[in-house]
Amino acid sequence: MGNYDPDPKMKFTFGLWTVGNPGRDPFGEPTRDKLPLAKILDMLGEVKAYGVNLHDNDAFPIDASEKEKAEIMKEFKKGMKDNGLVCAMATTNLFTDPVFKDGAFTSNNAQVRAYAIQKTMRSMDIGAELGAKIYDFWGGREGIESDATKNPVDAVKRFREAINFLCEYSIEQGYNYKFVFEAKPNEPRGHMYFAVTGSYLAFIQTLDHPEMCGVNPEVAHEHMAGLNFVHQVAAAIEVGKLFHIDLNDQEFGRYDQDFRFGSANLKHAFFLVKLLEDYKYNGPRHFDAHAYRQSNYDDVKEFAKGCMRTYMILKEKAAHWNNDAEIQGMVKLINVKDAGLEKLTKKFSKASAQKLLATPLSRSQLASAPLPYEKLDQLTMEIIMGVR
Ligand code: GLT
Ligand code: MN
Ligand code: MN
Repeated sequence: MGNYDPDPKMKFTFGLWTVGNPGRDPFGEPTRDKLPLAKILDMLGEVKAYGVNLHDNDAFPIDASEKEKAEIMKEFKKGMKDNGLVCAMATTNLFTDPVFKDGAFTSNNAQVRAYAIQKTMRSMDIGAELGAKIYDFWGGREGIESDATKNPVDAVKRFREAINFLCEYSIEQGYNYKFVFEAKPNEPRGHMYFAVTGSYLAFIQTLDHPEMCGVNPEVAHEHMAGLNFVHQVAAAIEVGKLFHIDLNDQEFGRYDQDFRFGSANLKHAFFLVKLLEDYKYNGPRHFDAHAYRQSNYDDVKEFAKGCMRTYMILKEKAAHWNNDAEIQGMVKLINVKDAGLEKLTKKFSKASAQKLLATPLSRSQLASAPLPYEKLDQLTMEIIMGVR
């Protein structure tokens, strides 16, 4: 048995709202007492997390005075220091208060939109003071129940305007934030704009400062939509936009479950960890999940440790897959190389196109090449199941 203790190089983080989740759901009251800030930070220290993330109002009440804010800031910094934590990511709560009932940056009301931008600027100030380098945008209320109520083209334009404004604010204040966008298809709105990570990858290119902006894909959000999360993350990696990741788990097609990492779809979790490790993802690995409603805080600690431990175990298994001679032999076999043809199709020129058209390629011969994918997948499963 290896050592699966959390490795600081993995930058395992938890939001205050994750381990601090009191177990409320739409049908039931909280099952755990609300934990004070210092206690949450102590818990993260105890389980050996690398860092903490916050929404402004997870720690600073929406109507806190400047004096109260200063006191909380002091307590926050002390809690981080005492527990060896960094603040990796900050974000704005633009969804709980009734003012955001019909959206924040995409609201039909210009005053609500202005308030959302103002609240975000104040929250960016807080994050920067805590040392956060990443600023997350999850549009919890940016959506509709009926398209009679909002123009979806205007919604995108309004969202862009807000982000462009906030990018300039970050630059002007010298915060050097990286902005990350977190997609979700629905919940709490009936339909949310920017439903999948790919929507944001396209949107980023239309911003004034695309270089500042990337994505924060979340396992559960893409699984809710029945999508292959690994492919969404791969698309972000390939265009250099994976700045942050929200790890958790989720049964396909259900409500937003935010389960412990790896607890529902172990095979997907394996390929996700393998992808992140193979491509040397270096950003924070945030477990945006929460413990079952039945758990007490001792069990919440087990939940947090379980998220990190599962990641470390799957990391070891991914390395095992990469070093398995039989598997690698098969990988080599199925990746047929042809230096001449590859050179020809790498870059278009009139000459290369003509040469390609003149190259004889036998369809039936190509179709008959063996692809022993059943065997390859079974060997993979046996690594995951721990017998290989
Ligand atoms: C909320 C949501 C998460 C987001 C958080 C950031 S809040 O819990 O379900 O996926 O990351 O606002
Ligand atoms: Mn979620
Ligand atoms: Mn999330």
